[in-house]
Amino acid sequence: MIGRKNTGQASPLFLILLALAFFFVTYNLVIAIIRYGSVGRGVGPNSYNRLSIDPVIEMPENVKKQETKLPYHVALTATDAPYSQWQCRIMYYWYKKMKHLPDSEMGGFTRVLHSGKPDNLMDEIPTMVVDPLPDGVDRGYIVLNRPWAFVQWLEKATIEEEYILMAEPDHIFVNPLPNLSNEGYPAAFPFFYIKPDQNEKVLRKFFPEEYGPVTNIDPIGNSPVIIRKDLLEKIAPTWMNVSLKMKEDPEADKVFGWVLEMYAYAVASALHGVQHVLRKDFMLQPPWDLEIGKKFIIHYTYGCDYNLKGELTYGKIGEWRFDKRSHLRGPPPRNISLPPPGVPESVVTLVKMVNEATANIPNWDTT
Ligand SMILES: *[C@@H]1O[C@H](CO)[C@@H](O)[C@H](O)[C@H]1NC(C)=O
Ligand SMILES: *[C@@H]1O[C@H](CO)[C@@H](O)[C@H](O)[C@H]1NC(C)=O
Ligand SMILES: CC(=O)N[C@H]1CO[C@H](CO)[C@@H](O)[C@@H]1O
Repeated sequence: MIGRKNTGQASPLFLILLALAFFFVTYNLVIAIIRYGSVGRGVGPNSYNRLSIDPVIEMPENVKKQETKLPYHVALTATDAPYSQWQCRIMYYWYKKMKHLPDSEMGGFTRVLHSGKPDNLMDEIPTMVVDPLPDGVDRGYIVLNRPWAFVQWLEKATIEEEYILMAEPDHIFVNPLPNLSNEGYPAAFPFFYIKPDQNEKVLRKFFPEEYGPVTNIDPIGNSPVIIRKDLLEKIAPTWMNVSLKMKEDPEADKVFGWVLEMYAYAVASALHGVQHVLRKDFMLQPPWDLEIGKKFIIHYTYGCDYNLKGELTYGKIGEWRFDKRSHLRGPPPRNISLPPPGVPESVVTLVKMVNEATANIPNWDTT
């Protein structure tokens, strides 16, 4: 203790200094906790320490502004089925609207069409045609074509941007999306149903012990992910191999079911020692997420069913509904009726955004 002369009475200056020092230490500690939320994860040969960024904490505005923009290329894997096409058209419409807004770091856009031949949207949406897997290899599980599509696209295309966003047709950009990734740490959305820690036995067939604990596998799929191109170039071929191996393994096929290809991406990236910053604000999923807030992508994979009182009737066809699966054979009509009062903002915004896109896309229901 310095500066203390007579017992029982500290000098006011000392108290002020002490208070200041205390403030500083606390401040730095809090900042450190916010920045590096925790905690080394994974000690395997290839694992980095995990950066966990609390999605609620925003970077201060002035810090953001000083950074140079690092645009990412939007890569949308798709087929030529009408069901995929109408979603792609809406997706591309909102990409064009968001691209030039101030906080956006969007660069170019490519629909990676894995049907092996051009379709009728080639003039509307920038597209590269790639091959599907050879007959029978996907065993009816069409999304197995995604990793193969990325492998081909990365080999063939000249991509100006250093970063890539892997997107899907049922994504709508609702706020301008910055480059959320951070050098060697791609950004990904954590899915609650991808649970590596609860599937250790099956995952070990594809993720050997020497790579560390299965918790090195992130609870994610390949989309949405923003990732540095060189990392994706390493991961994509492994992702393809792992997804085919998983599909051939009856146990993995059964346990992972419709999310097999998501597990395959998560495993492949972990095999390369790449770990993702998990961003809950990357997207929202109506009807479960009620508000848009500062989130970036609306993912409309779940049906939205409500009664006329505005109550969710999930699993039961609602008196009012919007469900992409009601439109498997062709596009939904223009000007879908808005939901009844009481339905959450996320669902109302989704319908309004679909309506705005379909009102402005020429020949909406004639192509
Ligand atoms: C993928 O599998 C094939 C066939 O087993 C093999 O030749 C190739 O080296 C593998 N590639 C990667 C990146 O694992
Ligand atoms: C959309 O439908 C509503 C009724 O649901 C109607 O009032 C409105 O005029 C329509 N708008 C367009 C642009 O057709
Ligand atoms: C807004 C944002 O997080 N931008 C990131 C884009 O990518 C660069 C390079 O990795 C990061 O430094 C930025 O923070």
